[in-house]
Amino acid sequence: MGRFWCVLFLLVPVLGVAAFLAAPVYNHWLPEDWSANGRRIDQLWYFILYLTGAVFVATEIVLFWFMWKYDADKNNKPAEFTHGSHNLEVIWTLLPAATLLFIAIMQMSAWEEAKMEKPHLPALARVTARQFEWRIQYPGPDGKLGTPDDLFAVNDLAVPVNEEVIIDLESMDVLHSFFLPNMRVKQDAVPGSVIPVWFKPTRVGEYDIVCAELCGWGHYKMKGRLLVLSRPEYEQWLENLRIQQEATQ
Ligand SMILES: [Cu+2]
Repeated sequence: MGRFWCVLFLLVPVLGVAAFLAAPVYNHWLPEDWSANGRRIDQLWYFILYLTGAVFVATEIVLFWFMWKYDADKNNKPAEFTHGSHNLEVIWTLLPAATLLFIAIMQMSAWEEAKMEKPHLPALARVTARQFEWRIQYPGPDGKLGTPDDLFAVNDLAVPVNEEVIIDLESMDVLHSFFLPNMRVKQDAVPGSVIPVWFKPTRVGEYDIVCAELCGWGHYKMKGRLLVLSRPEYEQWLENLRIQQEATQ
């Protein structure tokens, strides 16, 4: 194969690691986390990244070393055939199995917090995904969803800062995925079911709502805005929506 190609091959892990190191400098890294339990999710993500990264680099180096050492141009002895090693096979089966089991157990509490321990609160809004927009429905002055005084918006979801928010997620047509990168929330919207999603935003601002499931030709433009507002601003926003809606009725 030639040692030139061995060195070229070694560039895979070297450039791979370099890309990871350079990405945050060029702002191509995780979106900023502005949610109360995003840290837990990021920690898990980093743990898995470092673990798989270390295994990747180690296997690439071993591969390079074998290519270098057993280069056909430098070895003129005929190849020797072996029937493998039972011990080695047991080790490389048990090690990944134990690692996967460890990750499965370690992530349980983060999963529980994000997906199982639903706060005892009424839903702030209902978000209905459809090709290719997010329909938002807020309870009106009666505080109840699904009554005639409900307020409607498209693609703009306003929520109060520093408060636990529950969204009832639905879909009108196909599978969509409600993705709030800055809240570390991603949940499939499944036709026929109402799925509660909760998060607690910690900073006022305007963030992305993205569809993370290829849902048709217009999937790319299925983008909304998450408006995190202070409590009074949020109430004003709802009030404006109500006035607007009444004017057009
Ligand atoms: Cu979609």
